Amino acid sequence: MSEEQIKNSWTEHSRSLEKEFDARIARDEKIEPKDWMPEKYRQTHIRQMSQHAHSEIVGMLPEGNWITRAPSLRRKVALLAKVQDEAGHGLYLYSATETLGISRDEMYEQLHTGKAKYSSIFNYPTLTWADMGAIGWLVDGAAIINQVPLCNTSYGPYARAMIRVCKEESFHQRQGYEIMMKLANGTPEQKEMAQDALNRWWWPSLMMLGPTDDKSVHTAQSMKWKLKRKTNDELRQQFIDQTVPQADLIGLTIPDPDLKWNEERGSYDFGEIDWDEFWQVVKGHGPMNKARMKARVDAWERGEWVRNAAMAHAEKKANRKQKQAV
Ligand code: BYC
Repeated sequence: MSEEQIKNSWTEHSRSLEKEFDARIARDEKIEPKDWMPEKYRQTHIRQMSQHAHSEIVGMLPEGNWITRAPSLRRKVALLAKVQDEAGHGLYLYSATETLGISRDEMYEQLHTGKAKYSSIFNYPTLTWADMGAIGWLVDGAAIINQVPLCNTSYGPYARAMIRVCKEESFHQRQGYEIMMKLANGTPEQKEMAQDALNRWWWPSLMMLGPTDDKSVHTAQSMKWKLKRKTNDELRQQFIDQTVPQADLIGLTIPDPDLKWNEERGSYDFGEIDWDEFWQVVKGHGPMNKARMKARVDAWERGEWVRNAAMAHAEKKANRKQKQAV
């Protein structure tokens, strides 16, 4: 066979694999780790899933800050459980991403060097106890809206991880809403604290769902691959429509003077989002970006001796076993 013929037959082979892959996506079949997949599909999943994992891990930091200061034992236990769940979500997601052929060390390296992103929302400070309520209610609320469709995403390990994650997220959302409800029905100072937290977290929560569809570079392809099942704008609208009545119910005001029910569309019109702020935060210039990254890098460096000790122990054990076998 000539070089030309080999090249042609390879191209034909790739085309037929791609055709079969597209047909599987069209039939809503799950793609599993050992199945053939286009390289771009693999890379896109590594990007989104590892960023999702990093978000869970970095997302523990703003809340971890409040565990010792939670106002009662009940609140401490609930917050501790929530933060622990987030560590678990990060670990499932790292494991699911590893099935695509990237190591956990490489993913950490990408996070620590700023190559991989994590959610913009975790670059804001948590100033008062009410922020724990606002994060649970709004941030986990937005996360559920984003993640429920991901339970049906095309890559099997991601979809399965999301099913468990979503169950736990709904406890997180209720935990946050209950904190807000109590504060909103408390003393005037407590109500003011809840309103202040809503004022500070509302807009960043809307940004969390990603740029508008016309500015989103990945949405079109990710929708074709059924990685994403809904666009950023669809998710944002759903989040707003769900959350506004919840604010009304506890007597808090959404900080958007342009928010108005649109009878014709059957959903809320809302004001302009400050996308400059969003891109500043994404590029590393938010109020807490540097502190968040420093906390992660320090934890990685301080944990080095533990990793080394575990490796040395595993090696010793393997050597002993080998000697016994001889
Ligand atoms: N922050 O084309 P687009 C949690 C980036 S944690 C930073 O629309 P895509 C929780 C985007 O990466 C749950 N960057 O992208 C934990 C892309 O840049 P690259 C977090 C953002 O991927 C603890 C560029 O902008 N959830 O719930 O189609 C406590 C263009 O965007 C952001 C997930 O990770 C952002 N907000 O859509 C409490 C869900 N948005 O990568 C709670 C999984 C966009 O080309 N991820 N960018 O450099 C997704 O669903 C999608 O990745 C997104 C973005 C909707 C976020």
